[in-house]
Amino acid sequence: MTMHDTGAETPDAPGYPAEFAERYRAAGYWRGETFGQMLRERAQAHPDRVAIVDPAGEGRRWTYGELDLRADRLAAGLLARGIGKGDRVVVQLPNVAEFFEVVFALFRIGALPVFALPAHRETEIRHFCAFTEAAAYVIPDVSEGYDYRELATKIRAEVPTLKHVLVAGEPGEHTALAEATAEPVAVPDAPAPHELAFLQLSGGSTGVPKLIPRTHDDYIYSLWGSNEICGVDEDSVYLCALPAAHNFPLSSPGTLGALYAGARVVLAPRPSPDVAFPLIEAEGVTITGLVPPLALVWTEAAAQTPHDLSSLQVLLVGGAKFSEEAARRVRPALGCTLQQVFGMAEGLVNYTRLDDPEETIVTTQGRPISPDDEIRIVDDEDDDLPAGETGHLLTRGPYTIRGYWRAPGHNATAFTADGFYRTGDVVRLTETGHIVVEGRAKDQINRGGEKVAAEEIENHILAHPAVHDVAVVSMPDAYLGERTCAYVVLREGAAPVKSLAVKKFVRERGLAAFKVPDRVEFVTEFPQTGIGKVSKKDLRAAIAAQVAAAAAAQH
Ligand code: OOB
Repeated sequence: MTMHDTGAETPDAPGYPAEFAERYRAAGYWRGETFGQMLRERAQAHPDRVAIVDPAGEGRRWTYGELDLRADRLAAGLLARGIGKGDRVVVQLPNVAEFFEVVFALFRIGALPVFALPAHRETEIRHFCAFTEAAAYVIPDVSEGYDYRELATKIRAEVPTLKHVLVAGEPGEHTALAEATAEPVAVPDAPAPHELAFLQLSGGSTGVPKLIPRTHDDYIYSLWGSNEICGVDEDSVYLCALPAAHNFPLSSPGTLGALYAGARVVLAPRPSPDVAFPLIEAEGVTITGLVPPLALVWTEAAAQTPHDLSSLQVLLVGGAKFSEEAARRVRPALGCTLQQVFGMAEGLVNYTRLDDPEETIVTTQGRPISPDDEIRIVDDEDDDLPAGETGHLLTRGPYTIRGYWRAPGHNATAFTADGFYRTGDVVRLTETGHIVVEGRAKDQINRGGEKVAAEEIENHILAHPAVHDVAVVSMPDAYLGERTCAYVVLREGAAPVKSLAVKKFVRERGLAAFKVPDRVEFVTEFPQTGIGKVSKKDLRAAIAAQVAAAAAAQH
C-alpha cells in the first residue's frame, strides 16, 4: 500500500484510515481533483465567463481565464520567493477579489492557507503565525479603518519564520501582491488530491483556536455535494455577504462551491441590506448565506426596500440556531426558499432540502450532505441513545477531519478511539432523519454565529492583576441569540475595578472585538457543582434571569 491509498496522514495530523479512504473513493465522493486543476478546467471550458465580481474600488470583474492566470502568476512569484509545498501562509483578507487569487495560487503550489478572519488582532494572528511557523502573511492595507500593515510589522518582528508580508493594496514597508507575481512556471511538486489544501479555524472551546486540516478530496466533495443540495449550477450567482474566509460562505456551497460549478461569485464588502440589496438587484444574485441575526435584519428591511430582490431563490441560514419564528418569516418577506444549514469547519454539514415540507424547513437544521456521514447521538458515557432522544452528536464521514493539526493531546479527547468527532452539540433526530439542535455541551458562546471559547477569554481576564477568578458564560440576547457575560471574583483587598475596565483590558490584549465580554458581573464567589467545580449552569441561569427581569421592567 502506498501513501496514495491513504487519506492525508502526515506527521502533523491524523488522516483518513486507508479502508475509509478507499471506500470514499470507490463511492465516488472523492473525485481525485485538486483546487488547482479545478480552476484550470473551468478556465479552459469557459475562459470569458465572469468568476468574481468585486464591487469595491473600481468594480472589478474577473473572468475564469483572468483568475486562472492571476493564480498562476502569483504561484510563480511565491515559488520564486521560496514559498512552496506544505508551507503555511496566514491569509487575512476581507471580501476582495485578491482573496481568490491568493488562495488559488497557494492551492496550486500546495502551500497551505491558514484562514484568519478580518476581525482577528495581534493575539490571534501572533498565535496563527507562530504556531504554524508561517512563511508568509497576506493582508489588506487598510480595511474598515484598521491598518493591517502595522499589525504585520509587529508580528514579523516577533515570529522568526515569517519572512514575507504581502499586501493587497498599498504595501507600505511590505511587498505589494502585484509585485509578488512572476511569469507562470510549471509547478514542480503540485499537491495530490489526498493531500492537505488548507488549515481552517475551529470555533473552539479551549484556550487557543485549533487548526483544522482539510484535504482537496474531502473539501471538494463537500462543495459538489452542497451544490447538488442547494441547486447551484453554472447559472447561479452566489453573493458572499459573510467574511469570505469562514467555512460557511466558503463552502456551503459558498464561493468555492460556486466556482466549482462555474457560477459567478459576487463579493459584498458588508452584509447590511444597504450594501447587499443593490448588489442582488444589479447582479441577479440567486443564492446567499447569512447568520441568523442578519437574516432577521434582511427580512425586516425587505419590506421597505426599493430594490428588486426577485432573482433570489435560496437563502441559507446557519452558524447558530435560527428560531422557528424567524424562519417562518423568510419566505413571505424575501420570496425565496429558506435552507437551514447546520455545519462546522471540522466537516459535517447538514441542510434542509429545497423540496422539504415548509414545516421541516422551519423547524429543523437539516440532514447530512452524504449518505456516508455517520451520525451517533449518545449520552455522557458515549452510549447510543434510543431513536428520537436528545444527546451529544458524534460524527464521522468523508469530509470530517480525524484530528486537529499538531494537537495530539487535544485529539485524544475531541475524537473517539474509532474516529468520531465530538461536535459538542446537543441534538435529536426527527423521524425523517432531520437534526434539531437543542443546545450545546461545549464551553463556547455562539454570538450570532461568531464563536467565543470561554476558556480563551477567561485566560485573558485572569491576567488582570486584580482578578482572582473568572467564569465566562453565555447570556440570552434578542438580536444575537447569545452574548458573553464574564463573572469575576476580585482578589481580596484589590481596589474596586469597573466593568468597563475589564472590557478595555481584554480589548487591549489585542483580541477580535467579538471576544470582548458584553457584560461583566462582579461576585464574591461562584456557585459550585456537587463535585466542587464552578457551576456555569447556575451562572447562566442567574444572568438569564437578570436579563429577563430587565426586559420585563422595560415593558
Ligand atoms: C459553522 O461553522 P463553525 O465551525 O464556525 O461552528 C460550528 C458550530 C456547530 O458545532 C454548532 O455549535 C454551531 O456552530 N452551529 C449551529 C448551526 N450552525 C452551526 N448551531 C445551531 N444551528 C445551526 N444551524 O458555523 C458553519 C459551517 C458551515 C456551514 C454553516 C455553519
